[in-house]
Amino acid sequence: METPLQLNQENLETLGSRIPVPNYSRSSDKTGIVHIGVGGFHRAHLAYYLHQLKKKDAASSWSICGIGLREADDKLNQIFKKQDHLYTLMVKHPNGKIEPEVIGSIVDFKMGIIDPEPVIAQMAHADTKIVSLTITEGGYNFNPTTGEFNFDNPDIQHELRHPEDPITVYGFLCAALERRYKAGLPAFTILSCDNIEHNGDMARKMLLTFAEVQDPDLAKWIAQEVCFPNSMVDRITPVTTHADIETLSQTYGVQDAWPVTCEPFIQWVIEDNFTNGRPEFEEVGVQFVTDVEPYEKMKLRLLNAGHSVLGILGAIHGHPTINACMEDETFVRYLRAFLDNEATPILGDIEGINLEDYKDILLQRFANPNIKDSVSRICSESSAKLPKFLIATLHDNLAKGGSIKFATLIIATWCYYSDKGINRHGHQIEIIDTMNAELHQMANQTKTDRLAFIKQESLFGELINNERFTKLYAEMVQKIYKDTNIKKHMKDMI
Ligand code: CS2
Repeated sequence: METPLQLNQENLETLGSRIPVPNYSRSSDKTGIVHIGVGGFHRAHLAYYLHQLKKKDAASSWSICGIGLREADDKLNQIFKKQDHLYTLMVKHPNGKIEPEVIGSIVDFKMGIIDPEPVIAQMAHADTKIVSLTITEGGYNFNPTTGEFNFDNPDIQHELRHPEDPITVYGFLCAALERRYKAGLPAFTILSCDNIEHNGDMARKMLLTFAEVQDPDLAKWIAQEVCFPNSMVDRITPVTTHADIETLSQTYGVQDAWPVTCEPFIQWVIEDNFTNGRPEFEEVGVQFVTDVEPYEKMKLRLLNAGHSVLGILGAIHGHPTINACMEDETFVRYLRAFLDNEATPILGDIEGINLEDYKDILLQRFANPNIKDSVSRICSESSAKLPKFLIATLHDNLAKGGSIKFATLIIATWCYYSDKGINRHGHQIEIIDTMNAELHQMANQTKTDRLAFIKQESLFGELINNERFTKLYAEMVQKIYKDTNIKKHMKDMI
């Protein structure tokens, strides 16, 4: 074993004898893509696709400048400074094989918190053609039920009063677009890469609502000039662990303070609707289509919902990871029953896709024992995820008289989870949710009002008025509170 060597540009050649490293020059100043929200997913997905493209076409001058708009992003900022924005992607195969590779497509990173100016300038620069986003479901600042922009957010209020001091993605986008508008520069494309149905349309609607209040002239220009392609993104990217950092250092001799791990599967389907040019992503397997809707609906209602089904049930049962859930036959059968009986019927036919094959592959992906995707990551921010992934399916099935029992058990279990915060063994569950306090407060009233939890309109909409649902939900809540052996309840249903 060779002595571990720090990952940075200077050591790249030496490291190249240990694991694959970029074979292209990284000194080009053109950062055509500015990306907001450089989490693990971005680094395993868009940045990886661009890396593949640059490997294939050395003349490609596209590269990425990452942007951090949250204090927590400073950790990556500091690490990137030390590593010249290089990081390792460790692809983990089901048979235990790991394929590590150094990715070089990110060449710069800027924090927008303390000093917004360099970020606005970067986005307003003539070289910037695309601003892409992975800001999570919650980052779009809409009410999950009504889909309307949330003007009550104090950060939004601040930027409306002080356009020169943006805080959220909307403030930054408007500040940069305004500069381009005034300078006579073409607009950029806003490319949402988040798990939201019609993610581009949603980004457009939210940005225009904000801009109309801030500056109606600018709003008009944005409406005419900015393209917002919808896209479906997919790659399971668990949280990096200390063990991953150790493996990379001890087995491969690469010292990287924040590598990213992911599954081999990757998919990106985008509407080919760009304002100002784009990389030739089709060269590396990205699918360009005219209408992405069926693909995104399929992915959100099967994969993301499937994750939540396993996650919420797994949390109460005490399974630590998604693959642990998949080693449990009851969980697999329950998941498949939900997918087949509740999620699939509302999808209809999708051209070119065999849904049975898609689900088979999905189950194999979830079962990858090497991925160890934590149940706590899956359950994090359930208040932003479940309305889109699962509650939408419930609404659809209620409207057409379809099966609702598998999804209803998840909502009832989520109530117990939010109320008690412990699993069936009495062990504390790590709950990460912006709405944690409200969720707990409502769930905690269940003992006196069995339907209290589902009275949160912003999450459940009109479900409280649907007798078929409330009756079933009340029964299930009662069962879980009486006996937390969740597997018993699952078995009774399959
Ligand atoms: C997961 C997603 O956050 C979640 O709950 O379902 O992060 C999922 O792993 C990705 O969307 C896969 O593409």
